[in-house]
Amino acid sequence: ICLESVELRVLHLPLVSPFTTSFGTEHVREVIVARAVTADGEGWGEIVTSEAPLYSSEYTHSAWDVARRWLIPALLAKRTFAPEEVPTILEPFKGHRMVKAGLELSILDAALRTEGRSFGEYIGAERELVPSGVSVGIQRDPQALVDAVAGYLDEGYVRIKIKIKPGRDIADTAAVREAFGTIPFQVDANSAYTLADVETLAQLDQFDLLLVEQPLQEDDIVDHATLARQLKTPVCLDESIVSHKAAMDALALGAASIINIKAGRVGGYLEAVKIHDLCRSAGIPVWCGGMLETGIGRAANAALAALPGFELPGDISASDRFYTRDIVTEPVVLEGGHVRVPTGHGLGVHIDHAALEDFTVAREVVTA
Ligand code: OSB
Ligand code: MG
Repeated sequence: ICLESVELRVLHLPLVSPFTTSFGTEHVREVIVARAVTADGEGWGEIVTSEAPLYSSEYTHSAWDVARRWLIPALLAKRTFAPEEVPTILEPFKGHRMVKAGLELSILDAALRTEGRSFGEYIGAERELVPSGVSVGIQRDPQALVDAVAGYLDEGYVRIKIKIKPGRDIADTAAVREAFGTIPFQVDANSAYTLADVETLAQLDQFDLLLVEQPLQEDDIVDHATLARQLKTPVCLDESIVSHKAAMDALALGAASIINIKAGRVGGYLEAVKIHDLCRSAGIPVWCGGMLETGIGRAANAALAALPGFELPGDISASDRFYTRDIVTEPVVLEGGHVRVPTGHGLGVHIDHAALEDFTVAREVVTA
């Protein structure tokens, strides 16, 4: 491609209901979208940072700053390159993986649209539909949680994940297991525990969970290995897996028996595919995580989850699980508990420009 400019926008998308995790409550999804303009067309990507650095160290203003000051100028300086060169061009800049992922996606979308090829075909998607799981935030009390889960099961979601934190773990998990019997069920702690909590975490073993996601801190690879030896419940890592190298280290140490792959967290969809390939050859199941994506990232995630190593349902819910109005004209919908992998050119979605405009709170075009 020949890159001419990149347009960045900060969006505010109201959530249908507040989303509470161990690190906080969101009422509005603040997210950045990138539009890459090439000599032949355009492509769209999503930078999945949030307003505050609570899930990871990245956040809206760090992403905006590094994108306009360093990452986009490096791409514009190179000017003509293949999408596969993006990780190498951006490699000198440390960290900021969500920004790298969003920019890479915008360039992949542009290149594939020009080529007339789908993103799914390009990354090796092998399925037309992928099973859809839902991530349920912490509610007012266990009964409210059961009510929320009942609604999602009625809609057809094939796997339930609940958020837990100290004091809102065993009773919440017990209530869901008790109410719904043998449904596929897992929990996500978002780094809320330490090794001192091993007795609490071991109580999760009685609930026959698919996995416990990220109980300890991002850099606690060794502690996760120690914990995994003391639990029957499989330990799955999210925050800790920031790269293919981190995944290799985690597997070598026995820190995880399942991995959540999020392209934003690992610096891009190309890196995500590498981690998939690694886990597949190591016999480690993976599943596709989510970051409350708009229709742009949600389309890309559906394609990623269609790779053969994605053996567990992902957090790829319908768009209406979070939003009443999406920024694409083909929002993700549930079809018998599954979502369809787009087959159109590039990401296979089209921007709803009126919606995009309505949600935009900041905009900048970066040119050479
Ligand atoms: O840990 O998986 C997580 C959302 C924001 C930040 C971190 C996480 C999540 C989710 C929601 O669990 C996943 C989704 O997009 O449905
Ligand atoms: Mg998680």
